[in-house]
Amino acid sequence: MDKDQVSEFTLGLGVDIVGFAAIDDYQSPRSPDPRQILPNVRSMVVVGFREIRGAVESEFPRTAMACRLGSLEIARNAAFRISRLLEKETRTKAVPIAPSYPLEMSWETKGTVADVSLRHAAVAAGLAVFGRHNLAINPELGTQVIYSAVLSELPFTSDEPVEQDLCHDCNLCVEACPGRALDEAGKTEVVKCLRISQPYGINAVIRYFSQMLEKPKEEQLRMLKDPFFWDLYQASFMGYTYMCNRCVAVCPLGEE
Ligand code: B12
Repeated sequence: MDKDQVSEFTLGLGVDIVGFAAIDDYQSPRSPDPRQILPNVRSMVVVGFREIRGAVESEFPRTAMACRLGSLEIARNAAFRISRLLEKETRTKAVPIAPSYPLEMSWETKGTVADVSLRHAAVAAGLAVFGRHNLAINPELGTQVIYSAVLSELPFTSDEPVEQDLCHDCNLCVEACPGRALDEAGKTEVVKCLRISQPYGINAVIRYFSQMLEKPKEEQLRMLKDPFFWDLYQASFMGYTYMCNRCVAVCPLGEE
């Protein structure tokens, strides 16, 4: 199969953008070598989905999160279907890459380094460049894009890289970050981001239940009626629950 055939199939799945990268052009220093996942990997097919603007920009974070679950579902689904196509038509191996979790949960990485960095993959596949918010900016769609990818044994060449610096350095993302996680250029301060963006994450769970254990019975019952407890419960089966995406929402790129 050539790139045109794969692109045609992929765009038919409702994917908004698709690009290809030869594996040696994928450079993400903190991520593992993709050969650990697929020993004979030679390329990546990278896909992107436009987020739903109304939801992403909504002041109601639950709506944005509900929409994110939808984007992740179609991203997972598309990577899975592209992998199936490649394996069926070419008798080579392919591996769909998760758009979010599962991640390695070692003490060193604390669930912040994925098996494949999709922003670096998007850059290698000519779909995007990094912006001041440390997110990938696509020339047409801007920042509001969710990425996914497939590792392949086929020798696809890399698409032309995006040469322009798309970020205007307007600083809106830096100023809009409630956790001040973007103050230092080129680095997202993960703990500061997580404190705001994932209020029902593991730290919140540990804090809430340790406090609860030390309280008298009556206070424990009150804590079980607290809406925060029910949000923790909901997050426990939803997975990562993002309650902030200000850096994505305020980015003016891709609006036209
Ligand atoms: C773990 C993770 C997080 C963690 C840690 C982030 C981090 N430092 O990487 C936390 C929870 C903080 C997080 C937050 C968010 N995330 Co997140 N996250 C991921 C995940 C699952 C893995 C990222 C990873 O492997 N990082 C480790 C390595 C690659 O990071 P790194 O080498 O340190 O690179 C960092 C810097 O060095 C810098 N950088 C590296 N090279 C370069 C080059 C230049 C020129 C510049 C300027 C910067 C730069 O950018 C990186 C960000 O800090 C990816 C999905 C995936 N598989 O890629 C989604 C992903 C990156 N997240 C995404 C999003 C949207 C978010 C949030 C908006 C939350 C939300 N509501 O969804 C925020 C944005 C925070 C921000 N502005 O940086 C999208 C980004 C889409 C896009 N258009 O770029 C991804 C790609 C998910 C997806 N499937 O699309 N995320």
